[in-house]
Amino acid sequence: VRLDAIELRVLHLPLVSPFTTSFGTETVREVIVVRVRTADGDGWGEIVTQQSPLYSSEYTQGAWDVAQRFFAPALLDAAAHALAPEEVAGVLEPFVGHRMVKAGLELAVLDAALRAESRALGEYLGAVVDRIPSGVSVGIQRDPSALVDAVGGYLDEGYVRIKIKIKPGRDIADTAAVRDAFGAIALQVDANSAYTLADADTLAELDRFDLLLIEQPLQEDDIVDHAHLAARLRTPICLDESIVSAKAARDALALRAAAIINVKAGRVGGYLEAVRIHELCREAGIPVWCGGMLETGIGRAANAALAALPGFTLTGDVSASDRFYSRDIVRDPIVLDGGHVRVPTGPGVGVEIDPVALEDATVARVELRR
Ligand code: OSB
Ligand code: MG
Repeated sequence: VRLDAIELRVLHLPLVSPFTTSFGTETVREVIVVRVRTADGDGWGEIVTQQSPLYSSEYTQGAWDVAQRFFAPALLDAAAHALAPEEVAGVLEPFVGHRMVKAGLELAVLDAALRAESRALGEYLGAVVDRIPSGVSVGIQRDPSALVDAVGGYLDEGYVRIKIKIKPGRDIADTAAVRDAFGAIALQVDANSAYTLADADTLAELDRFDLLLIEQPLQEDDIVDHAHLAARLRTPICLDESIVSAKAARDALALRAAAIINVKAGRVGGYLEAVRIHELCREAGIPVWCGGMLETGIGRAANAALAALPGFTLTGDVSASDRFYSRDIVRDPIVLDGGHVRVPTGPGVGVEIDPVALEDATVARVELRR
């Protein structure tokens, strides 16, 4: 595509209920939406940073700055004639890090290019199914009984797999409460880097709950410690924060630090890198699943497409839009239907922006032109 302009917006979207993890509580989703303008029409992407650098080093105001100061100008420059979506990562490669920003910009270019060809993202990425099972990530609640209530509500809605967030002091009792209340449901836990190897005995207590996996118990750079921990647990270890690229995935597998990988396009620098991680895990016989970053309808649609690839054999966090938002910025938000969500088939990411909802959620806007 030939890029004429890149528009960036910071959105504030109120959450239907506060979302608490080991690193904090969110009540409003602050996110950046990208629009690229081309001669053949617009393309949309989403930069999934959060307000504070707690999940990773990225955060929205940093993303806002680096996108305007470095990334958008580099792309506009490179696209003086034409820029293929597959070339975006190469243009941004000299810049270290800021993978969520790179991913959001790449998605917008990809969306524009695919819309111009009337081609769906799922088909382009290699989707093999038209619907995927839907799991839900449940935040830490006031106490275990409130957690049981929250999980019960999601099970009633039809979610086929539950993930609960844990942290030190809110792990064994919370997991036991959910297991006792609901029996043999598909259940997993996510620690968001809250433990150290010194907590191995506590973490080993989780083995008795027959969890599908424990996600990211240790810190982002604790690859070898995750391998040590894996040798002491029966529960499979799944890495999220640690897997920032296909190289990181390859290294983690070589060191036996992960038996399962959570793939998030934002964390790894884009949907194309996410597909490469899927390929290498598939060759290694390592199951993957699609994680989430409280995406708006744009990223949620793209995640559904990614999760339709054949190596995504575990249920991901691709939940319905209404799990987080009462009003999405797209006209046709992802919905839950018999515990599944449909993979969009329309051109590009396959959803249409609701311009009024987008405008209402916008708190900052800038447009960069060539
Ligand atoms: O660790 O998977 C995570 C949300 C924000 C940051 C990190 C994580 C999450 C979630 C929510 O668990 C996943 C979703 O979007 O449903
Ligand atoms: Mg996680």
